[in-house]
Parts: sequence; C-alpha cells; structure tokens
Amino acid sequence: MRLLPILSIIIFGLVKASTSDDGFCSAPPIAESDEKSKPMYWKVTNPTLSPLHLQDLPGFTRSVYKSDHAVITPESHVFSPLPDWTNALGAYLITPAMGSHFVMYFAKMKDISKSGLPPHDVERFIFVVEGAVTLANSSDTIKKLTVDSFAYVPPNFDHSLNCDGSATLVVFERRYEFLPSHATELIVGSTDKQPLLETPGEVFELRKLLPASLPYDFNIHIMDFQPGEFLNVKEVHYNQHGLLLLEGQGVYRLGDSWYPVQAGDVIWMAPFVPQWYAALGKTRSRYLLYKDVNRSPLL
Ligand code: UGY
Ligand code: MN
Repeated sequence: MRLLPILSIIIFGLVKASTSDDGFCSAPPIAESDEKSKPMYWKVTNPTLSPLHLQDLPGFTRSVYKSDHAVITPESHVFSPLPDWTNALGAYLITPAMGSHFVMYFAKMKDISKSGLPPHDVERFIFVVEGAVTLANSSDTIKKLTVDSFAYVPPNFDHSLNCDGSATLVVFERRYEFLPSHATELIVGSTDKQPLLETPGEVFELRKLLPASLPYDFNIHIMDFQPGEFLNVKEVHYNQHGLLLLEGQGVYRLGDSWYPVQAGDVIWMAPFVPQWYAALGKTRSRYLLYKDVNRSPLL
C-alpha cells in the first residue's frame, strides 16, 4: 500500500508545525509582571508605552476620543504649566470641552513646587500616585500625603499643596452644587484605612474615599478585581465617570467598543454610556473612579 508513507508524511508535518516557533499559534512572549517588586502604583508613572511588536510603528496610540467616552493612554499625555501653580506641570485628561461637569488632570510637582487655588466655588480632590506632598492652609501644615493618600478640599477653602521632592497627583475639580443648610468638610485619608463596603450582586471589592452623605456631590470609589473577575451589571446610568486604572490590566467595554487597558490608562464615561470591565492578566486590577452622586439630574 502507498497510503502509509503518505499518512506518515502528513502526521510528521502536523507535529512539526505545532512545535515550531513560527507556527500559526505563535505569539510574542508575555512579559512577566514586575508590579509586585515595585512601589505601589508604580505602573501609573512608568507605563508600558506600547506593545513590543508595535514599538517601531510611528503614530500608534491606543487613545480614543468619541462623543460618549474616551480612553486616554500615557503616550498621549501632554504636560504644560498648570495655571496658578508654581513649578508644576499638568496634563488635563477630562474637561467640560468633552461634555463633563468636572476636570480630571495629572499634576507633576518637583523641587520647590506649590499648587494654586481652584476657581471660586470649585471643590478639589487629590490622590497621590507617586512621591509625597504636604497639604497646608494659610497658617499651618495640615498633613503629609504619601502614595495612596488623598484629600478633599471644600470650595473656597484656602490651602496649598507643597512638594520639595517629587510627586504625581491625580486631581478632580468640580463646581460645587450647594444645598441649603449643608456643607462639606476638609477630609484627608488613605485607601487602606477605608472600610470594605457591601457590593450586592457584584464580586469586586469596593471602598469609598468620601462620605456617602448628602453634602458631597461626588464620590471617589476604589474598585479591586482579581484576574478573571468582571462587573456583573452591564451598567447604563445617568452618572458621569472619570477613571484611572491604578493597577493591573483587562478589557473595558464602552458602548459597542472593547478596549484592552492597563495601569496608567484614563477613561472618560459620559452619562448613559454602556460600561463593563473584566480583569485579566496575572495581578489584581484596581481602579479609582469619580462618580457624581446625591444631586437630582434636574438640578
Ligand atoms: O458605581 C459605578 O457606577 C461603577 N461600578 N461603574 C464602573 O465601574 N464603571
Ligand atoms: Mn458606573
């Protein structure tokens, strides 16, 4: 029979193809995550700028800007001097020009640098992702803020953030929606001191950095997902979001688009954009999320 030699040639060929380096299943090796041996949130200021196989492709970016969402990745950041700050550079990531009612920006401070005040009636939230700053009012130092610490500053509260080393902050500002007989207070804290909250129907771990009470017109959520975990609710809601992925990687669905995302990426979500996240990779995903709350959409 002539069939046997033919069969052995086919089988030999298949075995060779499945074991060869350039077979149809080959993929670039996945780099081992070094996040564990680095300081907290290290990836936010030291991101992977592009996948290895795209590093020689000029003009490549994962950033996307659409009418109801945006993904702003680190290779797109443009820093310039922050108005009224001394020796500090800022990259505005989300502003009302996109349709948001808040701004979100990175502030990079170094040497002897000092913040300016937000505009009249504007509240401010800062979160330290690298280095350290001190928060002071006109007479006193209030607190030293290191990585993972935050401060909420009520509208029209005289204060400054000072840095004599280096620091990277993520800052949110919003024109405060006053309510009769309610006022917000200065708050300083750190994520690890905030209690874990119930998340009925969901598996992620949730901490809120601000009180859930009526005076506060937004909150900042810290959400943790283990690899393989995802949002059960395919959310569509009236609230707006500004998100910074602090750790890990995964896939974010926004409207009908699915984006691979990693630590350092920022996302703008307009009201009612369908949103969903699944954590992938080998390490925890943690994101920080602005969400407007406690005010009627008719205000
Ligand atoms: O609370 C939220 O709206 C939150 N779960 N949204 C999100 O993670 N995209
Ligand atoms: Mn949401």
